[in-house]
Amino acid sequence: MAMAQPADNLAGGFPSGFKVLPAALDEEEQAALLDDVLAVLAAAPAYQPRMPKSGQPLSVTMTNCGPLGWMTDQAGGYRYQAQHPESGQPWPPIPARLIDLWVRHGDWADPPEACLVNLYRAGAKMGLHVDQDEEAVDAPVVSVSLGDTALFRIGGAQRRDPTRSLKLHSGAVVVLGGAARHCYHGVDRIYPGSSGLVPQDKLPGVRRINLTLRRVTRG
Ligand code: MD6
Ligand code: FE
Repeated sequence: MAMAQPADNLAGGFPSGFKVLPAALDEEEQAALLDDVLAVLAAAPAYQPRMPKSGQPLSVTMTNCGPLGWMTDQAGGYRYQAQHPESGQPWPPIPARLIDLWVRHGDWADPPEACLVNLYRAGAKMGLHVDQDEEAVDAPVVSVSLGDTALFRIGGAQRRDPTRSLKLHSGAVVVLGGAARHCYHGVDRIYPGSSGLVPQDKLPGVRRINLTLRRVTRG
């Protein structure tokens, strides 16, 4: 029997409330959003997040924009806070074009409060996890991918549940709403060189950027 291939389009088996727009942003919109992200990084440089307790570094580096930012370090663990962990400065505002994406695709009345920016270099990945540090447990998470293609995996509410994989290309938008909001998901790998979007002179080694918009408080 043929091996299952990662889906490029949605077939069956994905959790309800999981939405993929494989080409939500055209090349011009991707370039404009990338400029917004470069401005965020100038104001709030990427830092090295670490696992709680062990202090193990994650394979991505991170920053945020918005009134709150998600972070993790050895001493404090997973949390939202209003300031950059190294500069102590407030995170820069969420760019208007990201707010637009939330309004268009999020189907949620309250505005997003946090946008986590994950920077993937070759070999970086994101283990299976559930986003569960938000008080607004039912608000969707809206995610935008820029740069190299990623192999994204999503399963069910239990870690042992079966998973499905799909490739996320530059310009893809994913929404985890409804039941999918509580499902395990992660990134198994990126495909280095599959996109030329991320400027290597400005972000050396960074191949993929993922932005996740979240509502944190119940408002
Ligand atoms: C990533 N994304 O695509 C990791 N979380 O790099 C996430 O962890 C994620 O894409 C919640 C909702 C959508 C996501
Ligand atoms: Fe996540």
